[in-house]
Amino acid sequence: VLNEIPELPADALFGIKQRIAADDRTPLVDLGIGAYRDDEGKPWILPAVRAAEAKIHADTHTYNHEYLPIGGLPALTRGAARVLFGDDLADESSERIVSVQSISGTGALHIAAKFLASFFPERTVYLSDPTWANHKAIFEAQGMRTATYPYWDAATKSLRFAEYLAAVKEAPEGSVFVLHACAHNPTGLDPTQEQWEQLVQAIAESGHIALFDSAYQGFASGSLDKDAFAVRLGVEKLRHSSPVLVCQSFAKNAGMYGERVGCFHLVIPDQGEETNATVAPAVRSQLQRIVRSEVSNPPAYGAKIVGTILDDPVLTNQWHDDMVTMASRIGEMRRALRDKLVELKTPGNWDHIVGQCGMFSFTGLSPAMVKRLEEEHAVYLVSSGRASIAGLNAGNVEYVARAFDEVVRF
Ligand code: PLP
Ligand code: TYF
Repeated sequence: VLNEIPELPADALFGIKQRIAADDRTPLVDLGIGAYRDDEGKPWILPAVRAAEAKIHADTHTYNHEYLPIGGLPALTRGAARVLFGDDLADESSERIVSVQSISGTGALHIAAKFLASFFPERTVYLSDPTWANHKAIFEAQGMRTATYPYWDAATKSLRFAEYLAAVKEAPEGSVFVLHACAHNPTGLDPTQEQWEQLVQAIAESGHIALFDSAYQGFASGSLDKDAFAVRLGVEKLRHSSPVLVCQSFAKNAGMYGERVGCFHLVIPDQGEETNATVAPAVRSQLQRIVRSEVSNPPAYGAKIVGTILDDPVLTNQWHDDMVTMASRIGEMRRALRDKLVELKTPGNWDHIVGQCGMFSFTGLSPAMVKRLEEEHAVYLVSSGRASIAGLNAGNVEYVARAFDEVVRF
């Protein structure tokens, strides 16, 4: 049997990492994987995280390596729900929100997929075209059928809003719509608030299930509250129609990439106090069954760090400031890159780099240009033309602009 197993191609993003590791040219610029870098191009440990770690280590009661409960660390799941839904909605809907800790955002999506496969196996899962490469794999691995809805218009570098809305209305009743809560990966393009209103309204009218993937809360605007607009709107508007699922990652906004800190939340439609009181425990028990059979209990260290931040108002404020630091630096780099391209009179319009938000820009560079950037200039980005803006800094942005200019003219 082993001799018959086909070898799969390397994962595109991790393939870039490998090629960079083997490349000794300087300058060398990594605009591949979506991970924040400081202005020296180095990974950044958030000051809030450092302070939380010090606090954990100083407390002999919390500093140990015991198992967490199956559902995760309460300080994390409780605080995470507040971050996502806001205090008012979290309090008001507390008996309808079921939260469990997950292996970061990917693990939350996996729990969502298993839950859907258990109880909604016939529903189709609609993904944006394009979307994060792993979405399709995660849902299909659980036997869910996937389809796409129109999203990005390459010609105009804008949202195919009318077609998107039509796809929501035309999908069979009760379909699952996977929505990027903010800072869409890979395009960096989000619906406006007015567009979200229409989309969520159509989802409610069709009885669809909304699944928000929240991997970049805080990265679009620097504000956790602003970036939770779509999720909160969804919870309010779908209150009487259908479940809202939210997959929440702290990888990017707390810089906890490898520690795998996340939560899965399921908001049950409001069916009155008595029914709510029986549905929530049943759902919770099923989510715990999923966690139990796969990871037994979730990882503790990163959860304690984020839980400590969320439990301490001073650390929470520091965390908000840290996010502003990251979002502002990315914003500056967007402007610096666009301004340099304009200065160089690089053919084309580059305003979309500034108009897009979050970690990424869908630059519009072709696969051939991306290949040339890598081969001739040691500037790495994904072949789709997606650039992780966090890889830019004051020391390399001009070099990158000149490289873009050269490949565009070539
Ligand atoms: N969803 C989206 C859209 C992402 O871009 C990512 C990763 O970057 C994730 C989910 C999950 O990431 P993680 O599992 O590291 O939290
Ligand atoms: O799109 C990106 O760059 C991020 C990074 O298992 C990523 O999603 C890639 C793979 C993965 C987790 C994060």
